[in-house]
Amino acid sequence: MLKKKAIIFGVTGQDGYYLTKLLLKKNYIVHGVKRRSSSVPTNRISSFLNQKNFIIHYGDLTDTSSIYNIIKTVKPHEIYNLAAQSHVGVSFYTPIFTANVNAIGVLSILEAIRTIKKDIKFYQAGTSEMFGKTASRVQSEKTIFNPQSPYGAAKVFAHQITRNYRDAYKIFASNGILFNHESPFRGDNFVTKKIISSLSNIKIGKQKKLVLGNLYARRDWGHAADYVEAIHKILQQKKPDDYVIATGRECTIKEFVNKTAKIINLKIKWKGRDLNEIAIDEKGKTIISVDKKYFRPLEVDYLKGDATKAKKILKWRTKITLEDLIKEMVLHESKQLIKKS
Ligand code: NAP
Ligand code: G4F
Repeated sequence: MLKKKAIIFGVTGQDGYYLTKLLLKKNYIVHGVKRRSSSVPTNRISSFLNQKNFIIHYGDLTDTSSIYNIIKTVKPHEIYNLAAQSHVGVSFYTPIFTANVNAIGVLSILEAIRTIKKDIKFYQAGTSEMFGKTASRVQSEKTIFNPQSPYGAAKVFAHQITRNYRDAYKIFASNGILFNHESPFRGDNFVTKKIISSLSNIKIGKQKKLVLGNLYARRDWGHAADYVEAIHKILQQKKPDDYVIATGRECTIKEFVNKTAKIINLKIKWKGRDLNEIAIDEKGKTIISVDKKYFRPLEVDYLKGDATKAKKILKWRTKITLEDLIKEMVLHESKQLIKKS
């Protein structure tokens, strides 16, 4: 039987790792697109490099010719665009680069599909950041977008242009609207990974303090392994469409810290308010503090997703609880610490 061919833009990222693993298991030939030099080099995909169904191409979403040439050469059945400058905070420092990658890069892929082979199925990695400042206590596909960052604004363009190409050119182009999802392979500068890594180091005396920004934003956190299953299902439907992918549960950054501290058996007590808020350990030493340098010019205060449509149509469900996700990340961190010692 003819094997399905997929291109993954953003193959070196967290979701790139999990999606590649899933597609190889499903017997796809996976063509991963990698920049020559990563913003934060990781070796997430090193275990796939010797597999015959995994092929790497060099490309960059800011280089339209590279996108065109890869799509023309591979002529895949499916394209998954996971590539992005994905850090919301960083997008305030690099707004034009962020827009070039996260917005214009998506248009470049769609244009290549339109001119090369219109029956390629396309997935665009949308985000709950598109909802931004919202009055809705639960966000679904019907909730109005009001992004609060260059990252979110660029993703709204990508979302809309994906819909436009679907309607105008009858391309199978679908958007996922994914809420936060984490894993041991999460980038170091996202808050969950930062908390877990720092508290693990503090526990064994290798780090003195964890410094955070806004402790009171609320996020709906799931596991990346669950979320790539939804991504794959979105492209296996009869019709292209847009889907919210979320757990429907949320908590604050502070609650996430408390859950992690409990799992690694680190006793902490919170004191003070606002920028003077701290957490102390059993000896009364300050091990967590707040610094305004980690606050963003605009914040998204509250995200909680309603994935009813995905549950009904995709038959998708989140399987891994937040507690189990944290436990897995803590375990991974402790293995890394043992390796380094
Ligand atoms: P990630 O770990 O930061 O991965 C981002 C990927 O994009 C990396 O492979 C990165 O390559 C690549 N990339 C960056 N700039 C590029 C460029 N100019 N050309 C080509 N590739 C480029 O992000 P993730 O967590 O896996 O997220 C995957 C996608 O889902 C992103 O689009 C993100 O915005 C979106 N999303 C994520 C979440 C979440 O909570 N994780 C939620 C909603 C939506 P390098 O290795 O070379 O830097
Ligand atoms: O971990 P974060 O940087 O993730 P954020 O901003 O929610 O974005 C992530 O999820 C989006 C989906 O909603 C994705 F589209 C996006 O690509 C990315 O994966 O920050 C989470 C929250 C924010 O409210 C932030 O202000 O944590 C707060 N925070 C507090 N202290 C911090 C810190 N964030 C970071 N990165 N570092 C801190 O020290």
